[in-house]
Amino acid sequence: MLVAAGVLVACSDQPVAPRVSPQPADGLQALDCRAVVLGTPSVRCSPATPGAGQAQGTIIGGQNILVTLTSTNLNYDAGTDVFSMDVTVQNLMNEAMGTPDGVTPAAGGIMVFFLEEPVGAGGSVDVIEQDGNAFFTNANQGYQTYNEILHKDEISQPQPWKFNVPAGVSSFKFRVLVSTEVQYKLVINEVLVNPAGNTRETDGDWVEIFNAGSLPVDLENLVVADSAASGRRPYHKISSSVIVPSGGYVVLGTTTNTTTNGGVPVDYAWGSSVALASSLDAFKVARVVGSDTLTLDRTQYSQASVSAQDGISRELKNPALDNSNMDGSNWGSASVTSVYGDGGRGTPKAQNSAYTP
Ligand SMILES: [Ca+2]
Ligand SMILES: [Ca+2]
Ligand SMILES: [Ca+2]
Repeated sequence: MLVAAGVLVACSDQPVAPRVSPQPADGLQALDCRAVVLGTPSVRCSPATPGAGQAQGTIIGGQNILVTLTSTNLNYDAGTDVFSMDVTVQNLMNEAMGTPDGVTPAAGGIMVFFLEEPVGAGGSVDVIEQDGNAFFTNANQGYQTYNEILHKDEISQPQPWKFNVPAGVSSFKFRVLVSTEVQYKLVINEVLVNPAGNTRETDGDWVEIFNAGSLPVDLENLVVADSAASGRRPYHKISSSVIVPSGGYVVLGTTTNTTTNGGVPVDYAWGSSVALASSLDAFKVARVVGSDTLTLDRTQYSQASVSAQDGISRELKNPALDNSNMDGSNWGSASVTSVYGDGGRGTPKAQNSAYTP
């Protein structure tokens, strides 16, 4: 049967161990479930709303449906008192689950854990054969693991769930949440490497980041870098909270001072860590997970006549396109009519003038 899920997203201060995540990216999807034991066994789950003592969160998305749990092969064995079923997880979000970058499997995979243990009508019900117990929102919460990466709309392999249900119990209810690393679907969407005139060649540099994911992303603790002739310059770690809403934009640049940066609205300044050359260069944004640095997005350019025109930004035509080559045809130059600040051409924090649906 099909089961729809409401979605809660943990606040950054929400404990979501055992996972160590530098970002508030672990999605928490709450489901209130009710199992009917006698007659034709069934399980139905519906979205749960946060209450006192539970994970506080924000409801995300117009449909409020980011994940679907489906149960099949339901069976109650009155001889052994075991109620069993196979459960799959489907990801409905734009970003992949079970991975921090869309490629690398997350330690721990995707975990579905019991926010509230089963409560039986007419007797005590216990979960049996769980994959383990851990601290998610409280101590000692049992969970089932799905060791997979699920991209948008993908369905997991089924995992067996079992409950001990003594005779006389006609139904029981429980509440589960999904805890998982979620891919950061960040796109380098617009870049100005050669600010208008010759007085702010570094102070006026900026990069626009678009969030193509379903969940907001905080850039804090991500790293950015450009290149020098000798190779990539040292990473700059973003040191304060910079929230990119789902479908929203932020601008990173050298300075937030609009008197010296040409009037571009910079949300976060990288200072002297990055300097985009008017010849050839590259820019990347990456995530640090453990001892690994995972690239989330990267672009590069080498044709100054295309990508380093004075006072004209380079715009990605659509966030879904391959943006790795700024000189290429997936990018365009900001239009004559898209003027910001002191007269530069570009669309910082807004849809690109070169946008093509
Ligand atoms: Ca210039
Ligand atoms: Ca520059
Ligand atoms: Ca733009």
